[in-house]
Amino acid sequence: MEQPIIIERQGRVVIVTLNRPAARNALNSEVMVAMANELAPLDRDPGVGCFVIRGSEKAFAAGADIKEMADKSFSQMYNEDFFAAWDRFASFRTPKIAAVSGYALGGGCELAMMCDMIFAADTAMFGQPEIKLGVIPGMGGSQRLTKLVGKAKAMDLILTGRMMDAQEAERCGLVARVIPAEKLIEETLKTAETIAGYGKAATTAAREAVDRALEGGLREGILFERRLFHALFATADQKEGMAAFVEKRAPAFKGE
Ligand code: CO8
Repeated sequence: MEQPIIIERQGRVVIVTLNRPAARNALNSEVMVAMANELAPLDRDPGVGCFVIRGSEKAFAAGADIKEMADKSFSQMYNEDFFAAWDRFASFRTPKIAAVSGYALGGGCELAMMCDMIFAADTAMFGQPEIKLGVIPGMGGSQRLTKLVGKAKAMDLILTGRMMDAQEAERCGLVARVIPAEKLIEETLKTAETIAGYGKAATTAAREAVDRALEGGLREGILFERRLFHALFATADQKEGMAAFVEKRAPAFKGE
C-alpha cells in the first residue's frame, strides 16, 4: 500500500512529503493520523531542529478528502470529532516550514497555516473554497486566516471561495517568501538548516513567543469552527455540494 506521507531526514532537518499526488494530496484520515503519530517522536527528538512540509509540484494539498467526507452525517462528524488530530500536528513545538507549490486549498491552505511560515513557489495558489461545497473551513481556516491576513481579505476568500496567487498571498502577509518554483525546495531547505542550526530551546521559545501575539482565543475559535463545520453535515446543501464535486457537475443548492 502507498504510504500517505514520506519522511526523510537530512541532518537536523526532517522533510515530510504528502504522498497522494493522484488525488492532489487530498488530506484523508490516513494522512492526518500519519502526520500526528509518525511525526510526534521526531518533534520530541532533540536532534530534529526543523520540519519542512511539502506536497507535489502541482499541489501542496487540495483540501480535506471530499470523497471521504461526502456521505457523513452530522452525528458521525461530531462523534468522531472528525479531523481533531490535526490539532496535535499544529501543536508540535519544533519549527515547521510549509513549502507550497501549486494548489493549497481548503484543508491544504489550513495545513500550511498550521506551520510557522509559508514559502511559496511562484506557481502557488491559495484558497478556502469550502463555501462551494456547502460548508466552511474546518481545520482552523476561519481563525488562522483572519489572524494572519485580516478580516477584509479573509472574508473575501472564505465567502467567495476564490483563489489567490503567490504574489497576492505575499502582499497580504500569508506568505513569508515567494520563490521561483524550481528553487523552492533548495531555498526552503537552506532556511530550515539555518533554523535547525540554532539552539532548539531558543527556536522553540521564539516561535512560542511570536504565536503568543496571535493566539488569544484561538483554541475556542477552532472548536467553535469545528462544531459549525460538523453541523453543516446535517444540511442537504453539504450532501449536494460534495456529491456534485464527486460527480463532476455544478451543484444546485436549495438552502436546506
Ligand atoms: N478531495 C478528494 N479528491 C480530490 C480533491 C479533494 N479535496 N481534490 C482533488 N481531488 C481528486 C479529483 O477528484 C480527481 O480524482 P479522479 O482522478 O479520481 O477524478 C483528482 O484528484 C485530480 O483532480 P482534478 O482532475 O480536479 O485536478 P485539476 O488539476 O484539474 O484541479 C483542483 C485541481 C483545482 C485542486 C481541483 O481538484 C479542486 O477544485 N479540488 C477540490 C478543492 C476543494 O474544494 N478543497 C476543499 C475541500 S473541503 C476542506 O478542505 C474542508 C477542510 C476541513 C475539514 C475538517 C473537518 C473538521
